[in-house]
Amino acid sequence: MNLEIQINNSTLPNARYVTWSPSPCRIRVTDPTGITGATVPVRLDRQGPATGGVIEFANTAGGPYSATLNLTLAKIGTSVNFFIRGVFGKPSSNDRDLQIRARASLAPPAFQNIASVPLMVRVRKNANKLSSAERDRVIAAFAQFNNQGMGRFADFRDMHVDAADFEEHHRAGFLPWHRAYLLDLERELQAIDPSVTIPYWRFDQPAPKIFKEDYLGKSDNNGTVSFSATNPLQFWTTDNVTGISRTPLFNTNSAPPNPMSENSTLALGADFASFRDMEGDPHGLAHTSFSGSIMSKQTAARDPLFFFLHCNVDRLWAKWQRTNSRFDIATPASFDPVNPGNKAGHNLPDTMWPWNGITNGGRPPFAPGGALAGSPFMSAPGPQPRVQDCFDYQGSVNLLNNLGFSYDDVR
Ligand SMILES: [Cu+2]
Repeated sequence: MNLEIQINNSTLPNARYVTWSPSPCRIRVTDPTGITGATVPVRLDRQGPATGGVIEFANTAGGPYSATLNLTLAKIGTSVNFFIRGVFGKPSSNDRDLQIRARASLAPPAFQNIASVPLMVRVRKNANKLSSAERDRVIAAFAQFNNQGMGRFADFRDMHVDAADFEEHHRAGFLPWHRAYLLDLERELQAIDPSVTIPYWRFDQPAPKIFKEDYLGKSDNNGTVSFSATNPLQFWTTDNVTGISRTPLFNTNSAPPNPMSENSTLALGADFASFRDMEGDPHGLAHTSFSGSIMSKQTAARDPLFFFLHCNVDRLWAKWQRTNSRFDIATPASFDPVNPGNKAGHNLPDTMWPWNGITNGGRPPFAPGGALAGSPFMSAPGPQPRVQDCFDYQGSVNLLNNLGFSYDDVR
């Protein structure tokens, strides 16, 4: 007897990544040898070290979820659907550090092992709390994507320049645009190493590890950062300049900079129009807590720290969405009311630059990077995301909206 287990309805190894939200799965008999009746009972559970990620199972996306799932499979190979999701608070640390095990009862009541498939509970984590192995994979993926200035990272740096300021900032599309931007970059990094997610820098807490030579670099007196001999970011190059210009205006060892705290940010208001004031504080203040490239829009994306900073901005939005139940664009308070006077790119149905390739009508005269990177198993947000595609990021309104990322501390 043999079984095929599809995770995210795919047989591809690079589709074997799950978050806190339900992943659709299938199982079917591929070799019926030994099955005596028309059907066979099969039991699914999780295997792997205690330190690995943990998942739970359900028959339907809405649950109930449990540690095991009993199914009845037809000998003739009909697929049976089920769902899995990561158990909140128990993400993976390493690639495919757990397995789904399938056991079948060919001679009841005993069950015997038939098949297993490795997978990873992959979520975005606090940059200051990554294991050294997780940290090294992140910086290696960034370095490879930049490829000493010759890689595709240049497009991402060029997407975030002064000429694009009003596509990305000052209006309601600020948070949705940057969510798509992070996701695009994250998918590119995952094409290099599928175990990687963008870590977030909690700029309201001390984060001493990040600003060290073995991570994003230690700031020197000359305004640049230095790296350890083994750190691949030592070759970081943008705009034909090697190195990263960054001087913190706070003590990276003992204190955060001074932007609004997380609690105050979440308390800005339960309607989006109030919450998006966070573009100024804490977001803007986090940027200007340094001198160097990250302090101004034209140059900020030259520094990989930019993406760690914006990941926390996005996480704050995600946390606010969870707190106030603001995933559904049909809920008016989830977004600013549609205003026909809004600039294109800042209304819910608008496609966003540069992924839409539009270079006229007030858009910048260039559109680097092309379409948004695809996923091996997610259809959302599509190659030309609209503002409205960026809200239901875990598919809690509709599973088809799932963007395929979660935060370690946001349910
Ligand atoms: Cu920005």
